[in-house]
Amino acid sequence: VVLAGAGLAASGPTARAHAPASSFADVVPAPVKATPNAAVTFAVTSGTKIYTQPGSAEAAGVGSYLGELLRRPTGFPLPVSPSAGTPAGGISLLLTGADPAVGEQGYQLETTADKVVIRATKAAGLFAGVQTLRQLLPAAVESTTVKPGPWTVPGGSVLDHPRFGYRGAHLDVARHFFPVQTVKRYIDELAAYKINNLHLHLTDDQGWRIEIKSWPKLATYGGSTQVGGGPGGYYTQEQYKEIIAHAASRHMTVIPEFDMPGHTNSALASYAELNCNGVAPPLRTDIEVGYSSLCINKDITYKFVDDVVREISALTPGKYFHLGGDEAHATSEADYNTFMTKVVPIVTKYGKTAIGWHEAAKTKPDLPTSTVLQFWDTKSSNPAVAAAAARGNKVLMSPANKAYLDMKYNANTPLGLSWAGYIEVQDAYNWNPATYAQGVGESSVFGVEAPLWSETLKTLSDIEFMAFPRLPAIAELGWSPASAQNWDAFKQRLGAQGPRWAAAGINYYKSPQVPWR
Ligand code: TNX
Repeated sequence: VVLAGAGLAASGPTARAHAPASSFADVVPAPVKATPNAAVTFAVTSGTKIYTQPGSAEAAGVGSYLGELLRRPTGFPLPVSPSAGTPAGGISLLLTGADPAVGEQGYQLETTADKVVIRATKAAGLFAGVQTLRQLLPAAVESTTVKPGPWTVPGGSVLDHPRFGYRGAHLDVARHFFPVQTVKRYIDELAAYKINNLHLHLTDDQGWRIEIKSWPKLATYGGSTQVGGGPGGYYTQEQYKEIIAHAASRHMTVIPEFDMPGHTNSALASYAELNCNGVAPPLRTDIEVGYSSLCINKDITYKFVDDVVREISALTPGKYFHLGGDEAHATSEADYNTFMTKVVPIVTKYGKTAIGWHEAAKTKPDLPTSTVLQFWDTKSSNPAVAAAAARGNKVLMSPANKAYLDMKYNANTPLGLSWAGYIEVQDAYNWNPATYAQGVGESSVFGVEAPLWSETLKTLSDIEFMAFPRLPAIAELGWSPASAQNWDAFKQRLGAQGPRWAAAGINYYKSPQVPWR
């Protein structure tokens, strides 16, 4: 079967009349249970209507999102209105009658000849069901211009829910700054694979990327450059709210990270008083790590942390605040312990739960068991993380040699780093989040996250090239049951995504491991 890619479909009058149909077997992440009914097909037509749960603004929100998604390629009106029933000719998004097995994030989807019905217990589940429906439509549904269709959905039913409640992507906006539009677009691309958390790495040695009203020079001076010496940039608090609102409309939570006590040169350069010697270092545009540290024994350090956590927590609806804590090579062990012991309670004071990179597991005395540790090791044996898990801390899995989207695919990849090795898509897929780290079993796993560090990445196109196709691999590890994990089946499903990315204009790496359609 030859599928119409963007190039073909864009060729106007000569475009093929029939968009090839999609199949339940091609959905990424693989659903828990899909039962095709080859006897029937539903078609979205100019008369199709979207119906949403009466009285639920959130369900209406998912309905209007679906309408926007489908209007672009179809050109159909697709009106959205409330209805408790499941009228013929409709796509219904209902918060009633779902199998309790779907939980808070799952859904059921049923396609018959005359309708599609998605049921969930929460709007997040409806949103996940809409992402599945999107992949059941022909790839041209991702086109930004009107295409001929037909817009068929295969008959059958799906029961689906995630393995882990937290499925994250991380974006480093500090090494290179990315404008709001780029972040919004990445959010949209992530949401298609049921990623529900965006971890924004907002500060690092090379740049401070968000306005702090009580410490204005952090953004205006500390944000004024980036790796390679470009102009950098920062988000105003209004823009940060805009990113959060956009993420929320995609049922995604933003996790802000302020990396401390290392990775802080941009703050130290902005305010001389934060330095132990009272002298501000110059801004840095290289990619060294491990040379900067906040001054652990100055009171003003904790005033600074308190102000940052207070201002940002007030703007952040999500429950988590990421404190960094990685690669603090310029901070002594005793100082690191002092610092973490003082700042975790500041996060708690402002109503948030702390996340730290896995080095924080070594903190003495032990951090509270509510602190989530983000595992980025390349070795499976990390005794401090295992001990923390045994105490009850949850671990967010992002091993650098599997989940780091900034590692090169191979020696010829023009972007990225290679300190954790080359990561082809099969490597990104073939590991189990619940057995990878010794002593961190299924019940200790908080979730899975795909970090994207930006030392070498300057544009949306660069981001996309590193994230696709590996991000969907990590997304499937986070969502699909462990029993569904199978590289040979996954690479087929992944191959079906190629025409979707082409239609959407996503710049992806055409891995030779994948049978692209
Ligand atoms: C290590 S992973 C870092 C980052 C770099 C990254 C590059 C981690 C917690 N720290 O500072 O950007 O490697 O791959």
